[in-house]
Amino acid sequence: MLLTNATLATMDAPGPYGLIRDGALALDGDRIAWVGPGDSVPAGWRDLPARDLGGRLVTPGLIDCHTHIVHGGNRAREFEMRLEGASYAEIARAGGGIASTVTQTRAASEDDLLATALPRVDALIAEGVTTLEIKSGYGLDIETEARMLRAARRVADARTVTVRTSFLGAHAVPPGMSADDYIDTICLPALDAAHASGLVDAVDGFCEGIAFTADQIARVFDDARALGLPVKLHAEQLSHMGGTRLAARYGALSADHLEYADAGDAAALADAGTVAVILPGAYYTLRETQAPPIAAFRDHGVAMALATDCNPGSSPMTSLLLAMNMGATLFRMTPEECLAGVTRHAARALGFTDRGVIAAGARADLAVWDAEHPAELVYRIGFNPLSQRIFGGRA
Ligand code: DI6
Ligand code: FE
Repeated sequence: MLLTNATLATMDAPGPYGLIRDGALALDGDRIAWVGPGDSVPAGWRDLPARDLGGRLVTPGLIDCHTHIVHGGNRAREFEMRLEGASYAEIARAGGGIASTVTQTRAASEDDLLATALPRVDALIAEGVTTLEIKSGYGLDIETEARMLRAARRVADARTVTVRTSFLGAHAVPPGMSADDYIDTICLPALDAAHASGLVDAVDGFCEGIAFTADQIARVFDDARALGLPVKLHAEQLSHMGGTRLAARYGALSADHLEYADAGDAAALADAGTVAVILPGAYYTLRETQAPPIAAFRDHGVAMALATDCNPGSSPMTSLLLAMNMGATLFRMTPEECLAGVTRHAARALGFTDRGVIAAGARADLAVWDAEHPAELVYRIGFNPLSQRIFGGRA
């Protein structure tokens, strides 16, 4: 199939957004075969059945590289409590927060977990998302962590979307247990079991005062390394705990949140080639005032991704378009950085080398927009200009 008369934000060619005006695109099966100006389509592709896109904008299919979209229940009551003055950390220490979602997730069947996740997944898909990361971390026992991951895998059977799973056993310490005991007796065995069942693509953790220290996370990362699994980490979200440098030391795919990261952390990420995943939905929801050091990331050449962090506590958000708008308005990321954050750099944060750009050889995951310029995707609030989504070459 040949797509013609398109404005291509390739995120790959030279210049802002890798923009090609009056562009064309040849698809061969689930791959992009050729991309370039419409007047130079090579002979071999010129005779393909053509579709005129009427000048519409085409971007790579969007990638949400950090979600907790599979979970039981919701925390609307805690939202009310925060409005009445309680802080996120206070609610967590009082047995609410992540622990309350753990209770609701343990009570949910695998079918329930899938059924409640799908409407949220559909909201992302409606905005052109073609690849999605989903974490465990609300089970905190061997059986429920695996059940969450099985439900996550089933999302990819139920919908035309690629799913990457992350094992997040080191998300919170279950009540009545020490963090060290939890890691030794539950988290590591749960990781080994989930991996043995083929459920784990990467290993994540929450390095935070209300969760695990860098030394405790290191033990989880050592197990991941022994299993040959890549790592990523929730780091410096609410305080500076040294998680970013730990992640860099382990060559992590990404370090995520990073509100309290400093210039030294930025240098460490740059050296390691670790992506900084920026999560403005959590910053917004928790009314944080410390913004991540975007300028330092930019100066050090750290690749920045943007994601929803879709979760029932700190970021009940199912819009990657809104995440882009927040990245720009709250953190002063440029619209080009925002779009790279949900395409090219989001792919890297998941270890993909075959997507996130419009280039020959890449997967034919595309989003077609009723827009003339890519900045329109970032600047509007609550408006979805998606015209069409192409997943693996299929509309
Ligand atoms: N950081 C977050 O923002 C989420 N998890 C994490 O480690 C919050 C999860 C929740 O509140 O349920
Ligand atoms: Fe998260």
